[in-house]
Amino acid sequence: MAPEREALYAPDMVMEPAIQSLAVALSRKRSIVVLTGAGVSAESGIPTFRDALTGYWAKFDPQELATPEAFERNPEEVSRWYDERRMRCRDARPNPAHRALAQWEALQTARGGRFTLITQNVDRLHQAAGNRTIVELHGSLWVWRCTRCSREVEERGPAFTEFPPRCIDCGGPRRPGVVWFGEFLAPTVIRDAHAALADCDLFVSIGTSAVVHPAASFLAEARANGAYTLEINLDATPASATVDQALFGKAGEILPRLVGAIEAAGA
Ligand code: BV8
Ligand code: ZN
Repeated sequence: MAPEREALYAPDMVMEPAIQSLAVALSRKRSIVVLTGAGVSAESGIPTFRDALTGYWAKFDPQELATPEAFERNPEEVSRWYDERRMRCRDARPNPAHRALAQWEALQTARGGRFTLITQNVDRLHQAAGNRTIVELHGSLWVWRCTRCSREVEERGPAFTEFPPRCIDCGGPRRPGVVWFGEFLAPTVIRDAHAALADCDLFVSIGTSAVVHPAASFLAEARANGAYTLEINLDATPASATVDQALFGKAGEILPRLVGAIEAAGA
C-alpha cells in the first residue's frame, strides 16, 4: 500500500473529514476520468457480475457464460441468461451513485474542465442518469445483434418468447451486443479510453473488482501519466494497494457526499 495513502472505511467519523479535505483537491482537477464497474449498479438492484449466481444459474460461472464458445455451444441457454439480466435492468433505475456522477460531470464541464466516464457496465444506467461523455467498454445488454446479417436492434420490450431470439430480416439467431471474454473491444472505444487517460490528472475507480482487462490496466496508465488516483469500492481489490486514496463503502453513500463537498469547495 502506498505509504502516503490510507484506507478509509465507511464510519462517518473517519470518512467525513477525509471527504472534505479530498474534495478541495479534487475540485481543482482539470481533467477527470472515472472508471465504473458493476458495483455502481448494485444499489439499483442489479446483481454484480461476480455476485453468486442464484436459482437455475447457481451452477454456472458468469465468466464461462460470457463467452462466444458458450453461445456457440448453447445459444438458447446463453440468450436466456442475458434476457433475464435485461429484464432485471428493465426494472432498474439510476441510484444515488449514478446521479452523483452525472452531477459531477455537469459541475466539471461548467467549470471548463473535462470529465470522461468509462464504464464496464452494460445496463446504460449512466446514460439514464444524464452523463454525457461515456465510453461503453463492454457494449450494451439492450442491443441485440444478428449473428448472420449483423443487423442490430435496441430491445427495450418484454422478455423474448424464443431463445435465441431471431432476426426479423434474415431469421438468423441474435446475440446480446456485449463484448464477451476473448473478444476484442471496439477500436473506437479503446481509442477514446486511451485519449482520456493520456490527458487526465484525476482517475477514479468505482465499484469494480479491477480484474478484467483492458479496463484493469487503466489505473496504471493514468498513474504513469501523473494522475492522482482514487478508489471507491465496497471491498479491497488489486487496485487498492496502488491508489493514492481508497474509500471503502457503498458508492451510493460516498459519491453524493463527495460530489456535494466538491461543489461546495469550488463555489
Ligand atoms: C480483450 C460483458 C483482446 C458481458 C464483460 C491481460 C491479462 C489477463 C487477462 C487478459 C488480459 N487481456 C485480455 C485478457 C482476457 C480477458 C480478461 O480480462 N480476463 C481476466 C478476467 C482474467 N479480457 C478479455 O477477454 C477482453 N478482451 O482483451 O480482447 C484479448 C483477448 C484474449 C486474450 C488477450 C487479449 C474482454 C473483456 C470483457 C468481458 N465482458 N462484460 C457481460 O456483462 O455479461 S466483463 C464483466 O466483468 C462485466 O462487464 C463487468 O462489468 C466486468 C468487470 O467486473 P466488475 O464490473 O468489476 O464487477 P464485479 O462483480 O467483478 O465487481 C464488483 C465490485 O463492486 C466488487 O469489487 C464489489 O466489492 C463492488 N461493490 C459491490 N457493491 C458495491 C460495490 N462497490 C461500491 N458500492 C457498492 N454498492
Ligand atoms: Zn439477420
